[in-house]
Amino acid sequence: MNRVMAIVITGVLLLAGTAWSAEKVIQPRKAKDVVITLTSESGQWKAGKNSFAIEFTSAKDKQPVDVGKVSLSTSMAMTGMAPMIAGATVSPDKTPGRYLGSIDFPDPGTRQVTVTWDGGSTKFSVPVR
Ligand SMILES: [Cu+2]
Repeated sequence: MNRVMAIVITGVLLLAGTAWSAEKVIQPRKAKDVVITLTSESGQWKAGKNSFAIEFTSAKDKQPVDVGKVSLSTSMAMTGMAPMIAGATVSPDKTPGRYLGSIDFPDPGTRQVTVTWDGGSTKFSVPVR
């Protein structure tokens, strides 16, 4: 694995120099915070087909968290048009708390990404190159 794109959700929204890193507040609905890490081999999403992984770990003890069913959807605001919607296919990997996905983007541009799991969801934005 080369560069890693990481979207870490625990505390404060922080868009680092690389557009792949972001930290964002979630309001945990019951239990403790979950850290979500989004990775891909190239470290970024591009127009066309993309493969990626999402890992859920406990913010407290860094242990993997099995969050049940996971889905990821994206939306891009388009001037004068309805937003472009694209959903990913996400399925559990062999390791608990790790999920593999693929998604297809017809064009570049920043996507609003929503990740939903059993018991929570979060939103963040990711550029598509
Ligand atoms: Cu578009």
